[in-house]
Amino acid sequence: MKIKIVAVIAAAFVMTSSAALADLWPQNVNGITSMKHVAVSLDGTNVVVHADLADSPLDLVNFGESYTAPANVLDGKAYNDQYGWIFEGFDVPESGDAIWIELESQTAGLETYEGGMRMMKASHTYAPLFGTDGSSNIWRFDRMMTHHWHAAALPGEYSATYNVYVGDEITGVENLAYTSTNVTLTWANVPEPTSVILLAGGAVVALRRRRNKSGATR
Ligand SMILES: [Cu+2]
Repeated sequence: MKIKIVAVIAAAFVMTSSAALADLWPQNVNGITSMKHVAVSLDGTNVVVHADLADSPLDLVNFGESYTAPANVLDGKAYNDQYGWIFEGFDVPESGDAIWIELESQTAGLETYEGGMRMMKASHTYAPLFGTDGSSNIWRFDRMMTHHWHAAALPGEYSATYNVYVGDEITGVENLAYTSTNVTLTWANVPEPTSVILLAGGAVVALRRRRNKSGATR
């Protein structure tokens, strides 16, 4: 009986410690203090945005890690969580309205997953946003600091333009008494040396193809 209890306790300990060991959350790219805030405020009925674009485009980094679900949506991808939506000032939307962020356009291949405060990454939903995986193009910004996870599988330069507006807190339908505004955020997935060689190989193939094409029309 005693042995059985010890075995059960030992098994429980192994399970707990292995679960703790297995938990791996995505990294705060360029360190926890490298936040780039996209500050939204209301000036009367005008929506105003001040974005910290000093270091843009921001690095999309592939750490080659496998993350704990639901963060495993970032596995195999380069990602960045530095941009964070924050709300400033004293004016807030009237009752029944909220601030909404709408994706207007973005580079193909850019993905977004829902984040939150950077140090709270174990509690983020990692839900697809802004058209990722067929998700909605609008996201309600509840005026709490939110750092989303932006990701891309392939090297390249990426940008996304958002319309920041005031709309119904449930439906997101715009309240035209307010004037919306746009902001464009940018990222770069700079390939690792091995990928550069692959890319160079791809460029050579493309040039050859083009030459063959022009040769054929001659
Ligand atoms: Cu922040």
